[in-house]
Amino acid sequence: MKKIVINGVQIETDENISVLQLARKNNIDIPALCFLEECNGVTKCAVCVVEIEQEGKTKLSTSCTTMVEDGMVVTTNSEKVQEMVKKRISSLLDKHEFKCGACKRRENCEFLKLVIKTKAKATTPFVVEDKTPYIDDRSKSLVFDRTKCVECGRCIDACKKKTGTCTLEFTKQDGKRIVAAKDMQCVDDTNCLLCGQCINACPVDALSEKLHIDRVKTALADPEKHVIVAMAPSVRAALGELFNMGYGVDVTGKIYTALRQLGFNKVFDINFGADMTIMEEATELIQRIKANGPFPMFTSCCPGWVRQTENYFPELLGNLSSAKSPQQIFGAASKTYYPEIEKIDPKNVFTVTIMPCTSKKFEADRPEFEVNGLREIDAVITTRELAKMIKDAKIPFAKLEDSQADPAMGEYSGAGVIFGATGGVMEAALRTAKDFVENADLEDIEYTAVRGLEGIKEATVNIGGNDYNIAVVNGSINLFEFMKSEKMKEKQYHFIEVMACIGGCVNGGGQPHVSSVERDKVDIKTVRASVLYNQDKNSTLAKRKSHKNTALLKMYETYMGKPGEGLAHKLLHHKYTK
Ligand code: HC1
Ligand code: SF4
Ligand code: SF4
Ligand code: SF4
Ligand code: SF4
Ligand code: FES
Repeated sequence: MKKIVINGVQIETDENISVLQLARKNNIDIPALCFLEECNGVTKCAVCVVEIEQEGKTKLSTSCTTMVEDGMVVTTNSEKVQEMVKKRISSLLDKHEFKCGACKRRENCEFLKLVIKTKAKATTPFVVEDKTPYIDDRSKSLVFDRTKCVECGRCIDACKKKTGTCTLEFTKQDGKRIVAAKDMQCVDDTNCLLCGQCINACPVDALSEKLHIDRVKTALADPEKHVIVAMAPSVRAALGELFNMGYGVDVTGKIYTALRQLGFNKVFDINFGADMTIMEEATELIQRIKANGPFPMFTSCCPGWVRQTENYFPELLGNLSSAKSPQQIFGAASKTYYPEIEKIDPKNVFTVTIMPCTSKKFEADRPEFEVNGLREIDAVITTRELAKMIKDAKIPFAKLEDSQADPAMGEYSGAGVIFGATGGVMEAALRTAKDFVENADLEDIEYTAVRGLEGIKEATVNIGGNDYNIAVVNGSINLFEFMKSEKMKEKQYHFIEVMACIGGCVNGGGQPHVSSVERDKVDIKTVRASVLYNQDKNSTLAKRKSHKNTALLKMYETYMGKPGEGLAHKLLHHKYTK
């Protein structure tokens, strides 16, 4: 047991942790900027400096890199420390366009908190007449605002440790240290997955998503347009965080109400699209089982993983399921089936999705995703953008009554909602594939082996008397590990789920920011996933399987025909090629 004194209070620990982490665990606030969870290695901001007395000597040290040792006496708030931190923040302010009123990070900016706490001021304020040279918005997903970067390196480290792509680096532009992809390329043209994990790591507004709010507002203001909207599974598990409702609160019904108040003509749900994807993907799996391959089949609903396949493993493109992602499959139905039943011109339908993801913006804008000459999806806003629209419209979100989605494409199953958590797509597909093959209505439908946050999860599943090997790869960094391990050579896998973000979409790059301090306290991935698993668990058996979705069955019976065949195959499948 190590005994250490922080600000006169004795604390004991047997953990091998840093002084900063120990202080945080004991609710002692040490200002910090570059430290973030397991990411901490690119730069030293020196904001977390403390005074440490040990063996009769006193020195200033950065608390995030100093490991706790027995007998340490730490002072976090001495005059010397405060002065040094203030000076450091001042020097960062000299390079920061400090205009918080107009900044979309003002409610949860980690740097602003430090400025307020230290009362630091710029020595020479950084005034920008023309922001153009500082903005890089070439990407379909990410925007860099170099007037806001505080050079903490968190994005670079997060990209390296969470995705393994090492897309970002520090480089120099006009003498200023900036973050960019190699050779200042547009990230879309690099190996970047566009997953947005770098955005979630950024403490300020230097990295953010390409906004589609204007696309949505223009459509809403156009009387010709019939604007439909659908949110992804994970949005309902996180939006409440941005309205001070705490973590892990299910706000599904309030979102439907808010969307109607924002003026959308029809409020549907991407979970309906997830159920569609399962109908097609489970059918495809069964076809591959009958044809004895090609195996393994990989899920293809995560555009970050699709980019990883294209950029690193093009030889696997033929193994991706050809079932379109829930976003695109929903989009295809929204421009064909929906206008048919509503008796409206498909040209006037404008389809908006709300996603926890920045890569989904790129997916929606991929040229191949059009149907009868129309874009399948017209705009994609993130969970954060939806919160901004609700706040700008002064809708009292937390106080809203719940309402229901519209029936035609708003019904969903428990299988559809768990898509947002790692392992969820696999579990949903197995429920349907097994019922289909065994011609049964099975009650044993919880595949706990594929749940949870392990990097690679494996199981063997019996379908119709035969055993099939499945795996769930949780995060693109773990996919690189999986491929390196040569596991695929040792064993015949039949079905593999890959989601680029660790934890799945609940932890996507378009979700609400969670500060470094909060992340140490809350297991955000598990808490958000529990909202989805609870919706599934609390449904009756008939509502936990995609192929039991009555609105979906109606769509197949009256319009699409049989899954995997004819019109369904034409509209709902896409093969990625090199
Ligand atoms: Fe996802 Fe998906 S689960 S990819 O994470 O397959 O973004 O939430 O919408 O399309 O359903 C994201 C989430 C989402 C799709 C579904
Ligand atoms: Fe203010 Fe933070 Fe925005 Fe900078 S990034 S302008 S400190 S809110
Ligand atoms: Fe890295 Fe993802 Fe950011 Fe691209 S979007 S730079 S892959 S973290
Ligand atoms: Fe830090 Fe954001 Fe700048 Fe990256 S872009 S170095 S995360 S401030
Ligand atoms: Fe987007 Fe989900 Fe894939 Fe992350 S895991 S890139 S949020 S689709
Ligand atoms: Fe410790 Fe930056 S050096 S938080």
